[in-house]
Amino acid sequence: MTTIVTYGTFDLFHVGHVRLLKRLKALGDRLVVGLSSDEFNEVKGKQVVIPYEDRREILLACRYVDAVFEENCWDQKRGDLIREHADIFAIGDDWAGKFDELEDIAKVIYLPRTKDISTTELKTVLSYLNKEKVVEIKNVVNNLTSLVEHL
Ligand code: C2G
Repeated sequence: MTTIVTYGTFDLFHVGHVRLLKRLKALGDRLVVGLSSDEFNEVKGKQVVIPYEDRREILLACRYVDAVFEENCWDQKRGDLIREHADIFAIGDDWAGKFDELEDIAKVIYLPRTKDISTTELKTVLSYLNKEKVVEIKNVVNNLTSLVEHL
């Protein structure tokens, strides 16, 4: 039984996350995800959209994920890997080199990220959509107002 452990926020779950989890699962038999808590995301400087419990439910619904535990700080990884009897620690290559010190207890692998998709980009698109929608509604209101004035 080969166990892989990874970590992340997985906010606004998207295809980049799915592809990474799929590739991680292909490395072994059991994939366990350390999911960043809402509080730890503040430490990471991330403003999450989806709260922890919902992000956890979404991950557990993913066919590649076998278990999820909470990530509350930067330095819990060593203890987690030992508790989970991890054979592999793997994460996207935006973290390349950052976790090499774990090599004494698990194989450390950095996988290429999926290009052209990120939670940050999704948030930007959503904010534009929201602004466009507000402009559209204002135009409708203005048109209705001028119609009423001419009645
Ligand atoms: N990812 C990816 N391709 C993308 C976006 C993300 O492969 N287009 C990967 C990241 O490299 C990471 C995982 O998906 O391995 C989760 O990404 P985030 O939710 O952004 O996680 P991050 O903030 O990097 O958290 O202690 C480690 C941190 O908790 C990692």
